[in-house]
Amino acid sequence: MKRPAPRDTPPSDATFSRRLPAVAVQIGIGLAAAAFVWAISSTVLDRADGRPRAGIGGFQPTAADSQSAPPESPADMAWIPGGEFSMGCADPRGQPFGGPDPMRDARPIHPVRVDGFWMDRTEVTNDRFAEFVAATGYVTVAERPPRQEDFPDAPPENLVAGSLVFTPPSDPVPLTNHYVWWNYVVGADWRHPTGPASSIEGRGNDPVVQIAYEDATAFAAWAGKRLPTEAEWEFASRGGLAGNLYPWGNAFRPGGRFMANTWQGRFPLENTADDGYAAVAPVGCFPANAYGLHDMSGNVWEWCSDWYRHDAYATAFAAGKPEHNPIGPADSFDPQEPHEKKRILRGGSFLCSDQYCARYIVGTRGKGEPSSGCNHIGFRCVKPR
Ligand SMILES: [Ca+2]
Repeated sequence: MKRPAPRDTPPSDATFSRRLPAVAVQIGIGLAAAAFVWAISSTVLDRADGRPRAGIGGFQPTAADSQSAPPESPADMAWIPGGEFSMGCADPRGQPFGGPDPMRDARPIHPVRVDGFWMDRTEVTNDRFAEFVAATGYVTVAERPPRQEDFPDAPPENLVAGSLVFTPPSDPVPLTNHYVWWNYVVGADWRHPTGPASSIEGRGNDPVVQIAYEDATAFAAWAGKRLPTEAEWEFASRGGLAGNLYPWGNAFRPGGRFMANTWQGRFPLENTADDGYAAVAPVGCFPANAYGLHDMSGNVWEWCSDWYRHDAYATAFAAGKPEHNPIGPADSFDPQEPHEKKRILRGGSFLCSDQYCARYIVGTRGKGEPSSGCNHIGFRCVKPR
């Protein structure tokens, strides 16, 4: 049984949906209309070559606030000073490790201002999530059987708790159909990230995965924190730089050094793990950016609080002035799956490859259906001053 992302998304690792097969058939309706809307909006945003028109979409230097960090630092959190920055991503195609996707939904590049905040230095770990569960008795979405009312066409025997697990095919496959490498696995949850036979024993410092959006917000509320907005996340990831491709700069492997846990080899068949990790890495294995944040690129996707809209940046740009602490659009719309509401995911994962999904690039955007967990989706939290 599978309930992964849609069949017609571009070759990308950036969309995830928790869905039963009986429901999937509904998603095909309206795709032609959605494709038309997408083509129109893309024409507005970009030239025919997919690059921003002259005069828009340029990066300005980041102007970080000079206000010093508050004296008392919450445990394991870094102070992000706030300031004004250029948000978005130029077309990365043609750049080394830029991947095949024009990233149209990350333009126009536009000015945004965020106030200072604290951010977790790392993704939330299994040990930390276990503290939350022990204190509250919380049961994650993946541990609950899907409800018949949410999947009215599904046979009752299919309504069994589980989650999505990356399952590499044994033979070469086209990269246009990610159904072939995502499987719905009964019994997959945060304690069993790849299925009932798997365990987090000895993996307390790994990022917790198989986390749906509401699981992340429940943890955040318990911890006295919240999820970052998409703008906060990108400001923090840029580390004070402007227009940088990666949290650390513009070279993917400066001096030959791996700076993030991504995919090496022929995706999705061959994972050579040249960076040392074939799946998740314990948090903090790779260098922090200038703000002291680890794994803002790669390792696991991170939930942000904004709804996803493909045209959110066009709306922001049209306002003609910098947004201040934007919280994203009031609703969600993804032309590739017009019937699914989605939240923002950021940072890419250990499955990101320049052959398929280059969303380890800072300004790129991911998206996920909120009830979806996967074995490459986690989160980190922020806390206001
Ligand atoms: Ca890796």
